[in-house]
Amino acid sequence: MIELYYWTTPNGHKITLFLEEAGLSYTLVPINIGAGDQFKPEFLAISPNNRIPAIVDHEPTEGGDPISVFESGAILLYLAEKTGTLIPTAIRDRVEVLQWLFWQMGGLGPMAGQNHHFSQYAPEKIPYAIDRYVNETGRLYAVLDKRLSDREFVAGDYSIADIAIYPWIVPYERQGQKLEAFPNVQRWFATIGTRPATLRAYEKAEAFKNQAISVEQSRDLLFNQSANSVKR
Ligand SMILES: N[C@@H](CCC(=O)N[C@@H](CS)C(=O)NCC(=O)O)C(=O)O
Repeated sequence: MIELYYWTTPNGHKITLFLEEAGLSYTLVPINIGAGDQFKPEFLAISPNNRIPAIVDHEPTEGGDPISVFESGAILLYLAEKTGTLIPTAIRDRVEVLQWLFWQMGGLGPMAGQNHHFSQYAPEKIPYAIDRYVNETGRLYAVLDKRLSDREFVAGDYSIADIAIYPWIVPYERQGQKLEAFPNVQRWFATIGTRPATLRAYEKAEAFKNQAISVEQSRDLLFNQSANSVKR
């Protein structure tokens, strides 16, 4: 059984997408990041970066003590290797998936995250910062669009690369993007959006909607972190 330490954000959705797709049994442990649950010692013990998602696998393949994993890319890779699904085995195919997984982890995720921050949450609107991240997000969408021009999914069959990318395209409007400008991304997005596992994963998130805390109430907690938040 997998315990998923989860909140209803793009990085959280990645893991419910995987678990629903692979049909693994799991339980959700809500970590309400607006309420500060990510700083609780029991969560930090498995996720020292005070970020969701994290998992604990109580039945590791090789037996023994439970294994905990933080960082969504590492979790996807761990689960794909554990189950032998959503990642190809042939080395050439596998490295294609890994490249696009890392592209999301190092590029689309952080850039779209800063885009959300400066466009939606920053207390002052800083045009330079907004333009910088909206443009960079657009550049990354164009890279993805080109990649999808001659294939259905990002790398071979539907894989952990698509799963990592999809939840970061869901909020495209908040990122200042229009999907019509990226027709291959639009087609790919619609295909993934209708997969039964995708629908189930996003349905799971609905149960937590009423626990969401407004950005105004959690602003200090989320956007005022420093070395002191880790040291205390
Ligand atoms: N690189 C990390 C990023 C995780 C991340 O940024 N998680 C956010 C939610 S999407 C979070 O937990 N934020 C809590 C905080 O900022 O304190 C991953 O992919 O797992």
